[in-house]
Amino acid sequence: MFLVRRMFGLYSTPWILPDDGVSWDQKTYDDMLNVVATTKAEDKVQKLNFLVLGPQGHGKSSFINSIASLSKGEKTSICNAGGGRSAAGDNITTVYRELNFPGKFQWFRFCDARGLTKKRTESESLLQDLKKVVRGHVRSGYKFLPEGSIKEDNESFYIKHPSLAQRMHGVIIVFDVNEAYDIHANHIEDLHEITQTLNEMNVPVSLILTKVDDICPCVKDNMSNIYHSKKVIDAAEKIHAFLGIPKQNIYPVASFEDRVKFGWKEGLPLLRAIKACLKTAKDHLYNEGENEKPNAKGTFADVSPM
Ligand SMILES: Nc1nc2c(ncn2[C@@H]2O[C@H](COP(=O)(O)OP(=O)(O)O)[C@@H](O)[C@H]2O)c(=O)[nH]1
Ligand SMILES: [Mg+2]
Repeated sequence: MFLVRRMFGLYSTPWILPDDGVSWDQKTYDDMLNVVATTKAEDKVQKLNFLVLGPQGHGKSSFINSIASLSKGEKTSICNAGGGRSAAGDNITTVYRELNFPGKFQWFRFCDARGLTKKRTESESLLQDLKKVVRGHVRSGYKFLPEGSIKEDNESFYIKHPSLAQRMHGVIIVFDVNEAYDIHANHIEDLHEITQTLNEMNVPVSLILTKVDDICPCVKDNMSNIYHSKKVIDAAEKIHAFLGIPKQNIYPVASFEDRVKFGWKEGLPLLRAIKACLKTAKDHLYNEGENEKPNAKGTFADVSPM
């Protein structure tokens, strides 16, 4: 058995040991679905906000749609996916959007942003914008422009004094496993800058390693091999080495799309990932806002400048 596994590029022990063990059954799925649906941010904010970011075409929209599908109990789409493979370059997310889920997941939302590109000239204003999004300064509907970051006098989309509820409580970096072995220098630079800023701001960061079905046939054939796959483990190690993100904060998934069917087996890695993101965001929020006094409107002024 051991040799057979090695031959197929699988390690006998998994590299992630989730708190529920690594049981693969429908009951684990149902229990976890319930945990994700009922995790709340106590009384500080109504919903937990997660900014989903990463390079263009790495699977951000597909990941968001997969979480929406788990919430609704059937394959669902709440944002356009497929931009990465579109020859015309259409469908690429350029507008910042807050996305609430249909169905069970009512206590958190995702915020979809323009993807990082390989062009240094386009990174600068986007990175500035993303930091402002994390601090809660940007209203849903804002269109990212390569020419420059959002200005404070933009009355339609700039929020001068964001409340704790308008900030991001966690950041999810979505990264394509196929690109993990040879990460583009510009992505390394951009993601370093982002993770460094988030560390300074004390906002938790998780990384979703997408398309693992693409890279490992054993995972494609049987999702329960996901934490045993040598290729996936190697990719996580590379990500850790290049971007400094701890391995325990890296979650491999395959999103539901044409080649990945919607089912509990396929849903478990996605649920494990989002459950962990919710937990770290909730823990982060526990200490957040304690040192700030609400202003006259009951909102929290942004104390530190960008
Ligand atoms: N096989 C596979 N394809 C995926 C997965 N996630 C995304 N894709 C495909 O990758 C392409 C880009 O995905 P998209 O979500 O639009 O990327 P975005 O630009 O980061 O939002 C699309 O053609 C998706 O169908 C995955 O987990 N497995
Ligand atoms: Mg997208």
